[in-house]
Amino acid sequence: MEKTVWAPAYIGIGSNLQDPAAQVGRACEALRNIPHTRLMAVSRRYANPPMGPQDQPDYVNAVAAVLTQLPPQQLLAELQRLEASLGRVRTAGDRWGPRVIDLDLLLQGLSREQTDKLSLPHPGISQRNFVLFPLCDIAPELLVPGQGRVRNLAAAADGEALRAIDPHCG
Ligand code: A4P
Ligand code: MG
Repeated sequence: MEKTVWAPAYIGIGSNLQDPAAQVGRACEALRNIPHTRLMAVSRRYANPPMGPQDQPDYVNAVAAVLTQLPPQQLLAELQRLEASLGRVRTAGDRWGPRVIDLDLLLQGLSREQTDKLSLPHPGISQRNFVLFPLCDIAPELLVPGQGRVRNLAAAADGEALRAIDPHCG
Protein backbone atom coordinates (compact mmCIF):
# COMPACT_ATOMS: atom_id res chain seq x y z
CA MET A 1 0.00 0.00 0.00
CA GLU A 2 1.49 3.34 -1.07
CA LYS A 3 -0.63 5.74 0.92
CA THR A 4 1.04 6.92 4.11
CA VAL A 5 -1.26 9.79 5.12
CA TRP A 6 -3.22 9.15 8.31
CA ALA A 7 -6.80 10.44 8.38
CA PRO A 8 -9.12 10.59 11.40
CA ALA A 9 -12.31 8.54 11.00
CA TYR A 10 -15.29 8.00 13.31
CA ILE A 11 -17.21 4.74 13.51
CA GLY A 12 -20.75 4.38 14.86
CA ILE A 13 -21.30 1.10 16.70
CA GLY A 14 -24.71 -0.35 17.56
CA SER A 15 -26.23 -3.62 18.76
CA ASN A 16 -29.59 -4.77 20.06
CA LEU A 17 -29.21 -8.56 20.12
CA GLN A 18 -27.35 -11.15 22.24
CA ASP A 19 -26.08 -8.95 25.10
CA PRO A 20 -25.75 -5.65 23.21
CA ALA A 21 -23.38 -3.99 25.73
CA ALA A 22 -20.92 -6.88 25.39
CA GLN A 23 -21.29 -6.90 21.59
CA VAL A 24 -20.39 -3.21 21.44
CA GLY A 25 -17.40 -3.73 23.74
CA ARG A 26 -16.22 -6.66 21.62
CA ALA A 27 -16.58 -4.62 18.42
CA CYS A 28 -14.52 -1.77 19.88
CA GLU A 29 -11.71 -4.19 20.71
CA ALA A 30 -11.95 -5.79 17.26
CA LEU A 31 -11.38 -2.40 15.60
CA ARG A 32 -7.76 -2.82 16.74
CA ASN A 33 -7.38 -5.60 14.15
CA ILE A 34 -8.16 -3.46 11.10
CA PRO A 35 -4.99 -3.17 9.02
CA HIS A 36 -3.27 0.21 8.59
CA THR A 37 -5.57 1.63 11.28
CA ARG A 38 -5.09 2.65 14.94
CA LEU A 39 -7.85 2.83 17.53
CA MET A 40 -7.55 6.24 19.25
CA ALA A 41 -10.62 6.66 21.48
CA VAL A 42 -13.91 5.02 22.41
CA SER A 43 -16.95 6.80 23.84
CA ARG A 44 -19.09 5.59 26.69
CA ARG A 45 -21.74 3.05 25.72
CA TYR A 46 -25.33 4.30 25.79
CA ALA A 47 -28.48 2.21 26.19
CA ASN A 48 -31.37 3.71 24.25
CA PRO A 49 -34.69 2.82 22.63
CA PRO A 50 -34.84 1.85 18.96
CA MET A 51 -35.14 4.45 16.25
CA GLY A 52 -37.50 3.26 13.51
CA PRO A 53 -39.41 0.01 13.96
CA GLN A 54 -40.38 -0.23 17.65
CA ASP A 55 -40.94 -4.01 17.74
CA GLN A 56 -37.26 -4.69 18.49
CA PRO A 57 -35.11 -4.62 21.65
CA ASP A 58 -33.37 -1.50 22.96
CA TYR A 59 -29.94 -0.71 21.52
CA VAL A 60 -26.54 -0.03 22.97
CA ASN A 61 -24.53 2.50 20.95
CA ALA A 62 -21.03 3.95 21.05
CA VAL A 63 -18.62 5.77 18.75
CA ALA A 64 -14.94 5.04 18.16
CA ALA A 65 -12.25 7.29 16.71
CA VAL A 66 -9.49 5.76 14.60
CA LEU A 67 -6.60 7.01 12.52
CA THR A 68 -6.41 5.18 9.24
CA GLN A 69 -4.33 5.01 6.11
CA LEU A 70 -7.12 3.24 4.24
CA PRO A 71 -9.31 5.11 1.76
CA PRO A 72 -12.95 5.32 2.96
CA GLN A 73 -14.27 2.53 0.68
CA GLN A 74 -11.62 0.17 1.96
CA LEU A 75 -12.27 1.08 5.59
CA LEU A 76 -15.99 0.39 5.02
CA ALA A 77 -15.13 -2.98 3.48
CA GLU A 78 -13.04 -3.80 6.58
CA LEU A 79 -15.94 -2.75 8.84
CA GLN A 80 -18.31 -5.03 6.92
CA ARG A 81 -15.84 -7.88 7.19
CA LEU A 82 -15.68 -7.24 10.93
CA GLU A 83 -19.50 -7.21 11.20
CA ALA A 84 -19.57 -10.63 9.56
CA SER A 85 -16.83 -11.99 11.83
CA LEU A 86 -18.80 -10.74 14.85
CA GLY A 87 -21.84 -12.69 13.72
CA ARG A 88 -23.90 -10.29 11.65
CA VAL A 89 -25.89 -11.97 8.94
CA ARG A 90 -27.33 -9.54 6.41
CA THR A 91 -30.69 -10.43 4.91
CA ALA A 92 -32.72 -8.52 2.32
CA GLY A 93 -35.05 -6.01 3.96
CA ASP A 94 -33.23 -5.92 7.30
CA ARG A 95 -32.60 -2.16 7.11
CA TRP A 96 -33.29 -0.64 10.51
CA GLY A 97 -34.06 -4.10 11.87
CA PRO A 98 -32.46 -5.80 14.89
CA ARG A 99 -28.78 -6.70 14.55
CA VAL A 100 -25.96 -8.28 16.56
CA ILE A 101 -23.63 -5.52 15.41
CA ASP A 102 -23.74 -2.51 13.11
CA LEU A 103 -20.64 -0.56 12.17
CA ASP A 104 -21.25 2.67 10.28
CA LEU A 105 -18.52 4.88 8.86
CA LEU A 106 -19.73 8.24 10.15
CA LEU A 107 -17.07 10.46 8.66
CA GLN A 108 -13.48 10.38 7.54
CA GLY A 109 -11.47 13.60 7.51
CA LEU A 110 -13.20 16.06 5.20
CA SER A 111 -14.14 13.34 2.69
CA ARG A 112 -17.49 13.68 1.00
CA GLU A 113 -18.79 10.79 -1.07
CA GLN A 114 -22.13 9.82 -2.49
CA THR A 115 -22.21 6.42 -4.13
CA ASP A 116 -24.48 3.37 -3.86
CA LYS A 117 -22.08 1.81 -1.38
CA LEU A 118 -20.98 4.80 0.67
CA SER A 119 -22.51 8.09 1.79
CA LEU A 120 -19.94 10.22 3.61
CA PRO A 121 -20.44 11.84 6.02
CA HIS A 122 -23.20 9.41 7.05
CA PRO A 123 -26.28 11.50 6.24
CA GLY A 124 -28.11 10.66 9.46
CA ILE A 125 -25.58 11.93 12.03
CA SER A 126 -27.48 15.09 12.98
CA GLN A 127 -30.76 13.15 13.43
CA ARG A 128 -29.34 10.39 15.64
CA ASN A 129 -28.95 11.22 19.32
CA PHE A 130 -27.35 7.77 19.77
CA VAL A 131 -24.54 8.97 17.48
CA LEU A 132 -24.27 12.60 18.64
CA PHE A 133 -24.00 11.96 22.39
CA PRO A 134 -21.21 9.36 22.14
CA LEU A 135 -19.46 11.50 19.50
CA CYS A 136 -19.64 14.42 21.93
CA ASP A 137 -17.78 12.28 24.53
CA ILE A 138 -14.71 12.00 22.30
CA ALA A 139 -14.89 14.80 19.71
CA PRO A 140 -17.13 17.71 20.78
CA GLU A 141 -15.34 20.23 18.53
CA LEU A 142 -15.50 18.03 15.44
CA LEU A 143 -17.09 19.70 12.43
CA VAL A 144 -19.31 17.31 10.47
CA PRO A 145 -19.06 18.51 6.87
CA GLY A 146 -22.44 19.85 5.77
CA GLN A 147 -24.13 19.22 9.15
CA GLY A 148 -22.41 21.33 11.84
CA ARG A 149 -20.25 21.08 14.96
CA VAL A 150 -20.83 18.00 17.14
CA ARG A 151 -21.20 20.06 20.34
CA ASN A 152 -23.98 22.17 18.78
CA LEU A 153 -25.71 19.23 17.10
CA ALA A 154 -25.73 17.31 20.41
CA ALA A 155 -27.05 20.36 22.31
CA ALA A 156 -29.96 20.55 19.86
CA ALA A 157 -30.75 16.81 20.19
CA ASP A 158 -33.01 15.22 22.80
CA GLY A 159 -30.89 13.02 25.05
CA GLU A 160 -33.68 12.20 27.51
CA ALA A 161 -33.90 8.52 26.49
CA LEU A 162 -30.14 7.85 26.45
CA ARG A 163 -28.49 6.24 29.47
CA ALA A 164 -24.70 6.03 29.69
CA ILE A 165 -23.74 2.60 31.01
CA ASP A 166 -20.03 3.35 31.45
CA PRO A 167 -18.65 5.87 33.93
CA HIS A 168 -15.81 7.00 31.65
CA CYS A 169 -14.71 6.86 28.03
CA GLY A 170 -12.62 3.83 27.13
N1 A4P B 1 -23.66 2.62 3.31
C1 A4P B 1 -23.68 3.82 2.71
N2 A4P B 1 -23.02 4.74 3.43
C2 A4P B 1 -22.56 4.09 4.54
C3 A4P B 1 -21.78 4.52 5.65
N3 A4P B 1 -21.37 5.81 5.78
N4 A4P B 1 -21.49 3.61 6.62
C4 A4P B 1 -24.30 1.41 2.74
C5 A4P B 1 -21.94 2.32 6.51
N5 A4P B 1 -22.66 1.84 5.45
C6 A4P B 1 -22.97 2.73 4.47
O1 A4P B 1 -25.96 -0.43 5.67
C7 A4P B 1 -26.68 -0.68 4.47
C8 A4P B 1 -25.79 -0.21 3.31
O2 A4P B 1 -25.49 1.17 3.45
C9 A4P B 1 -24.45 -0.92 3.29
O3 A4P B 1 -24.45 -1.97 2.38
C10 A4P B 1 -23.44 0.16 2.88
O4 A4P B 1 -22.84 -0.11 1.62
P1 A4P B 1 -26.51 -0.90 7.05
O5 A4P B 1 -25.57 -0.40 8.09
O6 A4P B 1 -26.80 -2.34 7.02
O7 A4P B 1 -27.93 -0.14 7.10
P2 A4P B 1 -28.73 0.22 8.38
O8 A4P B 1 -27.79 0.15 9.52
O9 A4P B 1 -29.96 -0.58 8.49
O10 A4P B 1 -29.17 1.74 8.10
P3 A4P B 1 -28.32 3.07 8.27
O11 A4P B 1 -28.76 3.99 7.18
O12 A4P B 1 -26.86 2.79 8.40
O13 A4P B 1 -28.84 3.71 9.57
P4 A4P B 1 -28.58 3.26 11.07
O14 A4P B 1 -28.60 4.46 11.90
O15 A4P B 1 -27.43 2.36 11.21
O16 A4P B 1 -29.95 2.46 11.27
N6 A4P B 1 -31.89 2.65 16.90
C11 A4P B 1 -30.98 2.85 17.87
N7 A4P B 1 -31.37 3.30 19.07
N8 A4P B 1 -29.65 2.60 17.66
C12 A4P B 1 -29.19 2.15 16.45
O17 A4P B 1 -27.97 1.92 16.31
N9 A4P B 1 -29.73 1.55 14.18
C13 A4P B 1 -30.59 1.41 13.20
C14 A4P B 1 -30.05 1.21 11.87
C15 A4P B 1 -32.04 1.57 13.42
N10 A4P B 1 -32.39 2.01 14.73
C16 A4P B 1 -31.48 2.20 15.68
C17 A4P B 1 -30.12 1.95 15.41
MG1 MG C 1 -26.00 1.22 9.79
